[in-house]
Amino acid sequence: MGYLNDQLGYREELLMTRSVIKKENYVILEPDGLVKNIVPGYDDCDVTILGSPAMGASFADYLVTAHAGGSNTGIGGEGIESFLYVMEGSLVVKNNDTEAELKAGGYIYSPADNPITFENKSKEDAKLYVYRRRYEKLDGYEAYTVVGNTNDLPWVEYEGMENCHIVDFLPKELGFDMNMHILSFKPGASHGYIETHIQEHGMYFLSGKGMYRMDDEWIPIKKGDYVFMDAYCPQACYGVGKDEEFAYIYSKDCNRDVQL
Ligand code: UGY
Ligand code: MN
Repeated sequence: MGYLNDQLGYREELLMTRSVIKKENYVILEPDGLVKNIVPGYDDCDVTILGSPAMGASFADYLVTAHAGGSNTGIGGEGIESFLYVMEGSLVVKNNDTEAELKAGGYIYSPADNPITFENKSKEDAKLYVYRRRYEKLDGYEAYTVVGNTNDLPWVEYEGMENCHIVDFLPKELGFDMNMHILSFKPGASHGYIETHIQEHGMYFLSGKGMYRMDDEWIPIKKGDYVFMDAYCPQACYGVGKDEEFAYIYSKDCNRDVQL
């Protein structure tokens, strides 16, 4: 079943998939094959769990379509920090200290003791990327609610390459144990080197096409795909195609020492 691409019933073609599952290494989920999951708290929403500890991730992330009137009674809290990004449509979000209407590009980060609720008060579907992770405290520092929109954030040249840009969603402060970013590559742009780092990533591809190196393979990736990369997974990409930038939102743990 492909509920995201309306592919229901028998097909003319053989059953095939671009998805690749290499647990504790990397995982690619293409939209065809994703199913709806019933997740308590979500009402009138289509929810797909993307990354999860079942594939090796220390976090869970979700693709959510909140229909008109759709809502959630609480994402995060009880030690779990949460983040919500609006890809399409609009949504009213609240936590214990903030209420905001988020339009496309809008986001909220909420600390571990402070769940996010939302309601889609518009007449259109809203498409969301949601992230949850157990917060790792650091004595003397705290995380706090951050609300913003990527259209208001500075896009900076990525590591000295003028055809590749990055935006950071959260402040670079030790209170935060993770950050969200968008990386955007013009066709022909690439990473400057193949990264091999301890941090994990969950990535949702927002636009364009690219060739992505994961572990020892080069694999085509496009808008609508999801990727999980575990710690130390070798990784880098080239943006390809004619005009459209190859862009993805991704999470990265940060600011903490290794637990021994
Ligand atoms: O921040 C990062 O680690 C990022 N450059 N990784 C990636 O795009 N695969
Ligand atoms: Mn990386």
